[in-house]
Amino acid sequence: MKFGIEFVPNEPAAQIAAYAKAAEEQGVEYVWVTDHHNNRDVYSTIAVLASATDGIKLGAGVTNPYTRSPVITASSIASVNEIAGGRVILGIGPGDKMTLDALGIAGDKPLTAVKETVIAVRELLQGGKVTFDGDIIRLKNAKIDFAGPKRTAVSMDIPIYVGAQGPKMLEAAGAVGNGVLINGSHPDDFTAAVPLIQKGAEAAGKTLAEIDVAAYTCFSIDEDAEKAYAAAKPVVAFIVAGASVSVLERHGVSAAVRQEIAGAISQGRFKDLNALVTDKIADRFSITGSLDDCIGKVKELEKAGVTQIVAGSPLGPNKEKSIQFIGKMISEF
Ligand code: F42
Repeated sequence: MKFGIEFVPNEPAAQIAAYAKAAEEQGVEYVWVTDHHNNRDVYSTIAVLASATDGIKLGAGVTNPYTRSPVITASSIASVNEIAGGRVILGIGPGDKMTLDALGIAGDKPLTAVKETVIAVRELLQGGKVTFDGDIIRLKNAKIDFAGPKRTAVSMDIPIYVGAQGPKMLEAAGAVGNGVLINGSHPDDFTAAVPLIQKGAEAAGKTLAEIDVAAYTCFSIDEDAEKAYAAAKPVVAFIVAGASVSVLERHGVSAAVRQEIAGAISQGRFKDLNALVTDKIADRFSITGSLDDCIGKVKELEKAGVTQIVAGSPLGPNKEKSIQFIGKMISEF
């Protein structure tokens, strides 16, 4: 099992860099930085993290095909890869619907857009002139001058992961990705996802073993499990409020319960969330508890086919302390 931590750049890059350095010291292998227009820019943040760390891999998780042309994405990821000495990973996903809506972007043909973007970026990183006549992506002799073999000191064979939830996107991730980032924290999410990833990989002449299956989790750890649950529940509430009907059904959450949780959020009754989100619901949508609880839950995810755990918000009641706990957890694998 590999371990990563996700950071949302809603804090200054220097602060995220301090967390990333602490994570590196604890043996964490990956840091993933999310990409939303309302937060600090993902690539600038990665550049700062690159300078503050030595060996940890740095991922953009995930950029979408609509707010940036694949040429800009290729140029940005190649730039930070050079700064980081070849330690970066690119994540591409269809984009969060709420944030695309805010920009007036329809997000047409997300599956096609993601597949075309992955293929185009990979080709651009080879450094040649790229002409691409896709349904969404159109390029004419586009070129990244500093990419490609021998132009930089670092390899530009940057792994590309796909952020995926839906069945077709999971298959596409298996087909075109080096890895897949799945917003999910429970083994049932992966029992459903892994066969689809495998189907996509095999259709493309690869095996499942070649794909890193990463669980992008809601994660909360503390020596006091009750405090860990209290920290996780507001995050779980937002996940439940935004989850698809099929995901809610998978986890046994009724439409009425979702309605109550969404109502409490929209009316600002955040104190009510602790009761509305039961421990049972939290256990379906997060990895939460003491060190031993979290180790047990990660072992179950490993059995379900997860190959990387990405610990995401909130991490716990105290981020610095949680990073230390994650280090202790890693030593058990
Ligand atoms: N979104 C962000 O904006 N920023 C982030 O930093 C971010 C991180 C992230 C990390 C992990 C992760 O799993 C998701 C993450 N996301 C992030 C969210 C991500 O961008 C997506 O919003 C999320 O993964 C949901 O996407 P999805 O995989 O469920 O795909 C949706 C769009 C979908 O509808 N998929 C369908 C499916 O079955 O998979 C495919 C639909 C389809 O086939 N469409 C056709 C096509 O060609 O695209 C067209 C159909 C038609 O009628 O036109």
